[in-house]
Amino acid sequence: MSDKKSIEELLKLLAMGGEEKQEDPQNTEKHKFWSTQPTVKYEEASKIAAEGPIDKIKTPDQVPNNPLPLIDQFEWCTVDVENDKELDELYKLLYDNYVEDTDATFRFKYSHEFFKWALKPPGWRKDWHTGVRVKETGKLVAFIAATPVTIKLNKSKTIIDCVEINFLCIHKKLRNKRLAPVMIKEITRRVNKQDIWQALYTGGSILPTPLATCRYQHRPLNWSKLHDVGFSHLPANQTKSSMLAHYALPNEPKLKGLRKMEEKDVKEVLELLHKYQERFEIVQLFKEEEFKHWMLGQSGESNVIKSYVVEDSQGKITDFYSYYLLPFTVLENTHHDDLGIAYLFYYATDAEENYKTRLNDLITDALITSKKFNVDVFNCLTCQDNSFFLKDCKFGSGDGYLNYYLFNYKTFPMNGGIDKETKQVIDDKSSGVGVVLL
Ligand code: MYA
Repeated sequence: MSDKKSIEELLKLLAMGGEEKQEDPQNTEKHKFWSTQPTVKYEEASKIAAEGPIDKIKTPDQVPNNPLPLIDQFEWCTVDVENDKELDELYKLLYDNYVEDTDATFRFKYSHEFFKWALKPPGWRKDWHTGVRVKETGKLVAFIAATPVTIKLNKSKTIIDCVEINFLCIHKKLRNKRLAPVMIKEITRRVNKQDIWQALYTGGSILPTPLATCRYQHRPLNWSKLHDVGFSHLPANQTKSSMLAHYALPNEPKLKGLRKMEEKDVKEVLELLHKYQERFEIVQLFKEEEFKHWMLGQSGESNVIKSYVVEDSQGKITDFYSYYLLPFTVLENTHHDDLGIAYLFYYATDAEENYKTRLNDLITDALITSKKFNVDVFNCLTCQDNSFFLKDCKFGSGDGYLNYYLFNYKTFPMNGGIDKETKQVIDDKSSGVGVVLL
């Protein structure tokens, strides 16, 4: 690799939601598709009087039984993620077409285990893994997934059984042909058929209308490797060793009683999380089975999701944290083949008086434990209560933003942890967003 990229460029790429396409939010003309969908219009967002569904109530029998037609050469399919061959096809589609940097040197290194974890939570449905194939060759050229999720809006105490939409991907050769709206309509039809009318989704693109916008934050763990692969430039007033010293961490975690979360902890940790999450405006409500899946993975030790608890001397769980691992493949680098990346997932503590210190200790231990899994950079957003630890834990703001959306539900706008004008992190202030999507 020739020139060093700035760390910001890496970090923008790490924003998994895809390339951010900022646009003039006043220009609604552009949204030929979204202006027809039950989402909040830009001009309405600041004037919402009451929260609630947007569309008239319907029943599944009012929903068409058949998908919209595709143009001749293509056909709808369901991608069977329990079939290794089909999982490989999905892998290939996303690897080549999902998110990449400008000179295509980095790719997400998905694994079968990652897909199974992300796409098969309890309640998953085969037909919610929707694809498009070329009729003649069978090649998979587009994909979109829905997974079940229950969310709670804490202010109004509303609970919504909905889906999370993710992994929307269209082959590069089929871009800008208005296939995305057709994919979205088809997943909507398949979800509506199950009597579900709301969806939660995130993305880098600005669409009508985000309920919150968070900014990506990144904490280099292996500065010299980031430097080697071409990301981290050396600031003019620093030396390599001063950068290493700046980001150095102890080898062992510091919280007494920290250990890996086990199956027996699921109920207690879930109670701790649900209580903790009352501080946010939008949160995910887990059933025990779901929580077990999301925190512990499928069976045996997961290589994708890592969860830890802090158990006090009376055997009570006082804190927990989790993060998932999704490395990058590094192409055309003589020294390194991949880059280890962790994404902060859910966490909770029962600390009150020493809340900020406790969160800092907890996340510092998250950083320390992640080094065992070869993590080179640790990411999070400005959601949850992350602004209480970002500075002290040496996270830096990236260039990527993630917008949160609800389909067919109006909510009051929520604080995404950044100042609206300056986009800087608002220190030590809870965000409204407690839900974390992959
Ligand atoms: S976010 C990850 C998105 N994926 C990527 O970034 C991967 C790389 N990019 C691609 O594969 C393509 O560029 C995609 C667009 C597929 C993104 N969310 O076909 P087009 C609108 C929503 O010509 P393409 C994730 O997975 C765009 O504004 N809409 O465009 C969550 C325009 O509409 P309008 C998007 O570039 C997905 C129209 O599509 C997005 O070829 C949540 C243009 O279509 C986007 N990320 O393909 C989906 N990007 O004119 C919504 C573009 O109106 C779910 N568009 O502005 C909604 C809930 C559904 C379920 C409801 C159940 C109740």
